[in-house]
Amino acid sequence: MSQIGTTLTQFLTEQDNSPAESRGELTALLGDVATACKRLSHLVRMGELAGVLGAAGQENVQGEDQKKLDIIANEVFIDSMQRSGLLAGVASEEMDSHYPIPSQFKRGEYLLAFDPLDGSSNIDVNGSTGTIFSITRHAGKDAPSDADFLKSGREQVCAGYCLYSSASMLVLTTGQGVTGFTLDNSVGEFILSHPDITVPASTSEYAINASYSRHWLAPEKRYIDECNAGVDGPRMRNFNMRWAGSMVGDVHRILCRGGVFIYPLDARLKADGKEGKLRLLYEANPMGMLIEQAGGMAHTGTQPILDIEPYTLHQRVPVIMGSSEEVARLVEYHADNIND
Ligand code: P6P
Repeated sequence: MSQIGTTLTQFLTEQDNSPAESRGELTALLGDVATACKRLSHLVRMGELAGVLGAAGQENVQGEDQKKLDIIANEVFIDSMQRSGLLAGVASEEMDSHYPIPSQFKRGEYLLAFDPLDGSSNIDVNGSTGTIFSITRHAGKDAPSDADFLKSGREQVCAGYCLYSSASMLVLTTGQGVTGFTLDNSVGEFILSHPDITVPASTSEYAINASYSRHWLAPEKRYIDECNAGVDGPRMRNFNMRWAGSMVGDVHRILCRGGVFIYPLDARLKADGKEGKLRLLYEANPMGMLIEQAGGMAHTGTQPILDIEPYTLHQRVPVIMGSSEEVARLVEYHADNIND
């Protein structure tokens, strides 16, 4: 008999040490997340053949031009998740306020914050994109408000992403390490393929959008200049640079082989009154939990990302995450800069 390997549900069931009364709930919820990701994986793979490419002709709450697939991905995720019977509400990059579970569906005690299609500027050129999700518990028994989503990253019970690339991969943590599953399209299951993912402590590869270098603040200027000085410079080795244009693509590479992902606060963002580009609740926090669970560091330059107490749903933060030795070095440069 042909074996298909360990399915997502089998793995989560075996890892589930929760109290008897709630056992299986997170497994069921992540099963619905997986269904939504399978639906999106199919649409991404079909691309123009499914008529999902191109601009939607409207902006999202962030003031960003939406792609058709941004809107479709949001709708697909809500359609798959709202009937789980386990969610009290959903918050999304694509919606101004949270989405309460309609009264005709059972409500549960979890809250889901997600970026339905991260890196959507890559979609029209067949580049890597992904869905990022963060799950917390809803303290109250009533319908949640936006304020109920404002929890620090330390309160996440689960975080993960689905990467839509040469393979579709679901990578997640429930606080017991990081595990990767690859979508086997022949059976429509995410199959365990990357147990115990860990980030190497050291690296010679950084990820940053170098076109903004004229706007960088002193710590990033110093760090990147030293990397680029190579073997003759203070780091005494050559560095490589990668920038996928999708956080999911860059963070996945870093989880697989090490590296440091940098989307800092810079003079351009400060001039716009912004605290960063990437969003805390559904980008930095879930990715930060994954990186920390894999043995890396996730920081803003002045504090660990997961320690931040959010004050608004679409809050932006600076992001430095990946191999601990390099993140620690940049944090040190930020500390030096504060004393300047
Ligand atoms: P830039 C995608 O829009 C995103 O939110 C992340 O996925 C990605 O890392 C970053 O923005 C890319 O930003 O300024 O290089 O286009």
